[in-house]
Amino acid sequence: MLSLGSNLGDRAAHLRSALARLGPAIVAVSPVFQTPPWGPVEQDDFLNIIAIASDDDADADDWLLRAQACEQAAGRVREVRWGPRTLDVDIVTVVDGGRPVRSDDPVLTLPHPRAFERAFVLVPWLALDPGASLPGHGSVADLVGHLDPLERDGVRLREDVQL
Ligand code: A4P
Ligand code: MG
Repeated sequence: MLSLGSNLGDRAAHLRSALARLGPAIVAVSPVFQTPPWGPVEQDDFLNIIAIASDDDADADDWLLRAQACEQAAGRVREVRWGPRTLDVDIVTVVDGGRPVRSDDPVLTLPHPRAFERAFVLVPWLALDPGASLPGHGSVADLVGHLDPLERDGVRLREDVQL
């Protein structure tokens, strides 16, 4: 499961081109949500989506490489951690052989260590798959229920943005 976000330039176009680059591996995409920036850096709102991807030939490391290729194609420059970006593609979970992959490696930590507390990941995920669960943290519906209401309500559906 991938989380994609953009808050620089033509945000919808960056998301669209990432989905095109991932191609037939993309199985399902959430609606688009506009989300206030999370973290210490003051910056513009993001557009965020989550996407379910599947490819029997790809392992967790391949997904990270593909995610980074999408970011590079969007001209992403790494300046400030948590700062503005044309495109951020995070790997939230990987299932391999029917089991969730777990990793403490800082190069690729799985499940993503901050997904459980991020409204911009959880709210789109719930919209796409009401029965989803985050390995180690329980159901996405419960996690959304435990979010700070201010943060949860800040995540707004943008039905007018089509990808
Ligand atoms: N890395 C480790 N595990 C993973 C994983 N599961 N998926 C490593 C992707 N990357 C992973 O990421 C830093 C390093 O994390 C990479 O070298 C990779 O090997 P980065 O993308 O270079 O830097 P970053 O994104 O600035 O840092 P970080 O910690 O990944 O930030 P986040 O957590 O991605 O947060 N607010 C809203 N509303 N919406 C957003 O999408 N995104 C961020 C970025 C901040 N605030 C946001 C949003
Ligand atoms: Mg990232």
